[in-house]
Amino acid sequence: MEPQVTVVAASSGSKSTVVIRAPAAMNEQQQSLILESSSRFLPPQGVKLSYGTAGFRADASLLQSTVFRVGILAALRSLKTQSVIGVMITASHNKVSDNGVKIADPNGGMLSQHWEPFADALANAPSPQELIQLINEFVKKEGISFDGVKPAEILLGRDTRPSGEALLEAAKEGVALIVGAVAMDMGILTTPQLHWMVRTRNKGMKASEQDYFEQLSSSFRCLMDLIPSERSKFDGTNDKLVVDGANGVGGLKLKVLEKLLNGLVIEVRNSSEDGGILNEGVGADYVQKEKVVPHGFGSGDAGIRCASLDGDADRLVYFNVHPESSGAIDLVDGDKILSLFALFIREQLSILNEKEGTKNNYQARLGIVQTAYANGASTNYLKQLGLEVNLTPTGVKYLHEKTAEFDIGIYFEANGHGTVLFSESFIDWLEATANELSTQSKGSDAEKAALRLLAASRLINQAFGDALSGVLLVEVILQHMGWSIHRWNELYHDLPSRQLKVKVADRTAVITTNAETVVVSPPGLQEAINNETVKYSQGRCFVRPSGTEDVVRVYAEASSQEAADSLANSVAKLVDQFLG
Ligand code: 16G
Ligand code: MG
Repeated sequence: MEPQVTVVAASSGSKSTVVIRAPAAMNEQQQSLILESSSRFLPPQGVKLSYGTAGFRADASLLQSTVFRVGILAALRSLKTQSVIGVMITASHNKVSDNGVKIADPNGGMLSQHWEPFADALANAPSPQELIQLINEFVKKEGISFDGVKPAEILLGRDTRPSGEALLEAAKEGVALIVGAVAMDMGILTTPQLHWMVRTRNKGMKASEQDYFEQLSSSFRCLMDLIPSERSKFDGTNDKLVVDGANGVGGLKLKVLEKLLNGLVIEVRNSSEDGGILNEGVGADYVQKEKVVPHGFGSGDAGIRCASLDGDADRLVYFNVHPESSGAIDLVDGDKILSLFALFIREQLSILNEKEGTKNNYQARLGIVQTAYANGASTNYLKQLGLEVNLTPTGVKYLHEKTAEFDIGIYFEANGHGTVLFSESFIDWLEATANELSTQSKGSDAEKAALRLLAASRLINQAFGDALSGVLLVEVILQHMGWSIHRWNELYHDLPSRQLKVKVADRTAVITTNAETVVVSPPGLQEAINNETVKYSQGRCFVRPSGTEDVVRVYAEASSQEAADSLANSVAKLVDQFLG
């Protein structure tokens, strides 16, 4: 057959170059490499793996072949995008015997959704022959070139799970099958660190773990220095922060970070060096769902600011222990972290808007993004502040994408995933404004507001929701406001809520719309839910198929806990009737 030559015109600014690309096909040598090695990594029989909301997850013993194949996929993604790609081995908040793998795209975000079906097909291809056929077809369809001009480059990271080391080796073997590909083992990392490294590398900047710590600590110090002097007085309860590290990677990294900070005392418990089991009775998921103290905390901690990370440190919640009780807490969840960030950013923007005499005034668009799980009281609170609140379906990839539409976007899930995104054009404007103000009105409130926003954009992870950078931003904002955790928690009062899960024959039979708030199929279910919900004061209820478990989830909210429980129970029965 005639070899095909694809001509790609790449223009950059006024210059334009023509690159001759090799055909989008694998040569014989490449194909036989994959064929031979993949026979050593056959998928487990009788198990169907799915990329799901946030990558593959299963019992670690089942994942060898999946992770190996994800290594191949990551290398192909790198060739396609001509950028560095990340592979993270973690099962987040799930039990220690589980593991998982997910891919970070060039901008540090989640794998592009249109590659997810390929990931599913790759993981489930029963034989090496079928695997090679799939890859061949996909390479052609995507026009992936094997010209070797820019070899694939993959950053690999893993959390503290014991199974992680062997799985990382499998990923490396997968990457290495693509001729010329380079796999760099970045060691034990939090998920957001790996995403940050990928993004930072693709921007052509230094991206070691040390660089990450430097960026976070220097921007934190900068924000501390900009605290208005009249506000920086503590009320005694603010002295120390105690962090539950979920016996995972986050606590270890926080200990390193803490050494680089001034003005913040952090005690880490459940740091994975204390012999506790990962995510067992500890961690953000446990604290948020059970609303009790994690292991290692008790009534002696009443009055102290406490926070909890999940196993891979991409979730963060705060809590306040009740005195003299058996583990009850006030939960300060992702919604309240979002509200705190929104208040701070709104304050800086309004200071900037008040400034007079500067050129190029700019009305920055601040957008809030939540999911249907956000407590209704938080959404009301944010709307009353005059903020634009948007809803997306559950899962970081949806929230992140929507948030990136604003000059400053803030997203959080109630469970503690979230971050603040600053658009590049807004950062450029801020830099220009800060420069201008530094000559015209040095030390002015407006200059400080611009510098605070710039420091916040460097502190808060722009690639992925990051519990470590989240902790630092919360801490500095509390100091900026002069607030205790109690004062913060009083911003609004959560409506009582209840979550239930219902096992059904086929959860994919539930199809939703409007950011999962309305069921369109099976027909009649939404009407039945509406008929229940109207019976309750401040009632709100929705159902959705889980993206990570074989269940349908029910969420209900109402003016009392009994009412929320009752609404959730009635709707769970409806789900069972319609789908059981
Ligand atoms: C995953 C998602 C999380 C979401 C959760 C919902 C990422 C990184 N993680 O953990 O955002 O809240 O799934 O789980 O996207 P569910 O679909 O089982 O309710
Ligand atoms: Mg996580």
